[in-house]
Amino acid sequence: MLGRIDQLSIFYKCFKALCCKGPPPPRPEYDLVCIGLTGSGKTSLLSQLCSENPENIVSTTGADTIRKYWSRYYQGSQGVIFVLDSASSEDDLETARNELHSALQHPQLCTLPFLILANHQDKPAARSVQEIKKYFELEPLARGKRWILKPCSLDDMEAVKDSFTLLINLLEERELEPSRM
Ligand SMILES: Nc1nc2c(ncn2[C@@H]2O[C@H](COP(=O)(O)OP(=O)(O)OP(=O)(O)O)[C@@H](O)[C@H]2O)c(=O)[nH]1
Ligand SMILES: [Mg+2]
Repeated sequence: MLGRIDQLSIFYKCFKALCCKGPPPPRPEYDLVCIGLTGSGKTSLLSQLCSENPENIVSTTGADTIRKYWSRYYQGSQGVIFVLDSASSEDDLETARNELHSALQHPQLCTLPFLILANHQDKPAARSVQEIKKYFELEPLARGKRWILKPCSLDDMEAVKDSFTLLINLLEERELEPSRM
């Protein structure tokens, strides 16, 4: 039989466990760079993730001409999101492939995890991830790097969130095992 002091002590311990846990540990934050050709869906996907109103989205003015300035935003990045339009013309797909290859080989990005989002999958003309993987020659080019290629579209944000979770896992792995790259 418990004495009054024991009961109070147990009550105090339970109370402390329930109420005095303190704030949850801060969630890690990562600096990511999001690149891709104009119209690939970067702003739409990121604003949907942040629950922002998609009606306010406007295309970046002169997006093609500012591609050469992408690298100004690479400094300090810890991961890369590359968005492509899986239903684009052959010419645009080739441009996207060249841009992805440049990014994968860029000195500031080449050791970082990449999430490649094959967006616009809802369109009938969309290529499958297998086709994109082959066309973009990802297997030989990205060998030894950490990359994820996932199909997605604006109308399936759960799949986009799952892809981001995989990227975060890669980033966390990297923090735990910095010498594995
Ligand atoms: N059908 C379809 N349309 C999409 C998808 N993703 C984006 N879009 C549309 O494609 C258009 C361009 O999307 P944006 O998000 O502005 O593209 P962006 O990559 O930010 O383009 P820039 O700012 O010019 O570099 C918009 O009209 C979007 O609604 C998708 O998965 N499916
Ligand atoms: Mg945009």
